Amino acid sequence: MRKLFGYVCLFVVLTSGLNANQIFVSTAGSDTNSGTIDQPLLTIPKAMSVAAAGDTIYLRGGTYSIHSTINISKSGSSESNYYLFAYPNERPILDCTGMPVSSSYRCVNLKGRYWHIKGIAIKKAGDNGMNISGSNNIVENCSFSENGDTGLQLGSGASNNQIINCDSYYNVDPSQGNADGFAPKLDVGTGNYFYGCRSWQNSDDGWDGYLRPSDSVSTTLENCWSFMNGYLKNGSRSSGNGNGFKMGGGDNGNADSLRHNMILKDCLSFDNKVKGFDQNNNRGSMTLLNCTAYRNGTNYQISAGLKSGSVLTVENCVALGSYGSLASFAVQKTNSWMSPFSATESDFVSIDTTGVRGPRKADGSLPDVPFMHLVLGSQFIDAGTNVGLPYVGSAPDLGAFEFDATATVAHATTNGAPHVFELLQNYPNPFNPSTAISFQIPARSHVLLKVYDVLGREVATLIDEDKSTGFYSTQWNARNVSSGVYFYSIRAGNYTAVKKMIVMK
Ligand SMILES: [Ca+2]
Ligand SMILES: [Ca+2]
Ligand SMILES: [Ca+2]
Repeated sequence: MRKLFGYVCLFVVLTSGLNANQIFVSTAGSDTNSGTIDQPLLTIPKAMSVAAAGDTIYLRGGTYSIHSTINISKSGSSESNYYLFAYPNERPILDCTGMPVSSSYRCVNLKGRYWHIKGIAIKKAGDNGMNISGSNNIVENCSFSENGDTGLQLGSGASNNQIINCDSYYNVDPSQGNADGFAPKLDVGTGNYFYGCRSWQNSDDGWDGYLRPSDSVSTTLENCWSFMNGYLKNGSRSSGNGNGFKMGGGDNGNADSLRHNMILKDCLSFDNKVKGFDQNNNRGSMTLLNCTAYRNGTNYQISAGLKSGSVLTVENCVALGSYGSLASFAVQKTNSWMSPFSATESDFVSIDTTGVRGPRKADGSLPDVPFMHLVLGSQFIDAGTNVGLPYVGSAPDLGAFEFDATATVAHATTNGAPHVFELLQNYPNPFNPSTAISFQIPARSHVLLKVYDVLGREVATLIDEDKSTGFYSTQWNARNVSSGVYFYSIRAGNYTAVKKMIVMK
C-alpha cells in the first residue's frame, strides 16, 4: 500500500509538471518558433492558441505594436489558472498607436475566466485598454494609459475579478465625457475588487460605477488613490465630469433606483476637478471607512436618498478643508469634521503631492510618500472607531494612512536585522512643518535623538529611551520654531552622528 501511494504521488508530480508549460513571447520572436525561451513566439494570440490551463505565457520586455484587439477567450478553473506574465524584471508594453478611435478597437478583451495577468503596460488603444467581461480573473501590476476610452472597464456581467496594484491615467475619449480610469459600470457583475490602484488625469472620472441596467451589484475598493481626474495629460481642464470615486448612478436621474453597493476602505481622493467621493444618484449602500479627501471641487457629495434597505456609512474619514455634503441619514462616526475634531494642515506630515505618480515599489505596491500621512501628535491618531481594519497603537486613526512611529523606513527593507548603525537624511527636506527622521541600530542601545539650532541650543528631545535592534522612524514637527537650519544628533551606544535639516516656512 505504501509503495502504491508512492507511485501515485510520483505520477501526480510528473503529470502536473508536464501540464504546466512555459511559453515565451518576444518582440524578436517568430510564430513559427517552438515557444521556448530560446525560440520565443512573436504574438500573444499565437501563445494563447497553444496554451492550456496551468500554463504560463511569459512576455519578454519591449514594445509590441498591436493593431487589432487581442481576445482572451479560453477559461481556466479555480484549480488551474492561465497565467500571462511579464518575464521577471522586464516590462512588456502593448502599444496600440495607430488604432482607429472606435469601440471595435480595444487593446485586450478578457472574456475568459481564471486568468492571472501581471506586469503589462497597455497604451493608446482606440477604445478600452482592457475590457473584462469574464470573471474570477486577477489583473496585477498593469498600467493603462492614453487609451481612447476608459483604461480598464468591467462589464457584461464581469464578476469576482481582482484588480491589484494597477495604474490608469491620461485616458481620454473624443467627447472627453466617457474615459474613466477604472470603470466597473453599466452591465457589470458583482464582487469585483480593487486594491492598491491609482487613477489620475483621466478625462472623465477616476473610478465610475454608473449602472445600466445592473442592479444590486457590489464593488470593493481598498487602498486606492484617485487624483486630478477631469484634467488632461497637459494639465488643462477636460470637458468630462472629473470625479475621483463616482459610486453609481443610472439613466434619467436613476429613475430605476439601481443600487451599486460600494465599499471604500483606506482610499485617497484629491485634486479632482469636481467631486472627491461622489454618490451620483446611487441608490445602493455606500460604506466609506478611513478615506481621505483633500482639495477636490467638493470632497464628499453623498446627499441624495437611497433605496429602502440601503445604508450610507462614513467612519474614520478625513477631509482637509470643507468636507462637502452628507445626507442626514448617514451613519457617521469619528470623522474629521465631527466634534471634537478640526482638521488643519499641521495634522499632516505633508500636503505636498510630490511623488504620488512615482514608481511603485519592487513588489508592485504604492510608493511611500508623506502626503496626507498623520504627523506625530495629530489629533487623529488613535482617535477612530474600530471598523474591523488593521490598526497600530491603541485604536484606529482617522484617514487612509495609519500612523506608525516605528514604521520600517522605505529604503532599509533589507532582510533581517540591520548590521550597522545609520542615521538617515530626514525626509522631506526642506520641510514645513514636519519631517521624518529615520535610523537603524544593530544592537539594543539607549538612543538619544535631539534637535539643535545653529547656535547649538537644544530645541527638542525626540527620543531618550532604550531601543531594541531595528529600523526606526520618528517625526519632528517644527511648527513652534522659525525658519532656518537645524541639526539633529543621535547617540546610540558608542555611535554618534549629526545631520543638517532646513525648516522653510
Ligand atoms: Ca461622463
Ligand atoms: Ca464616467
Ligand atoms: Ca492608531
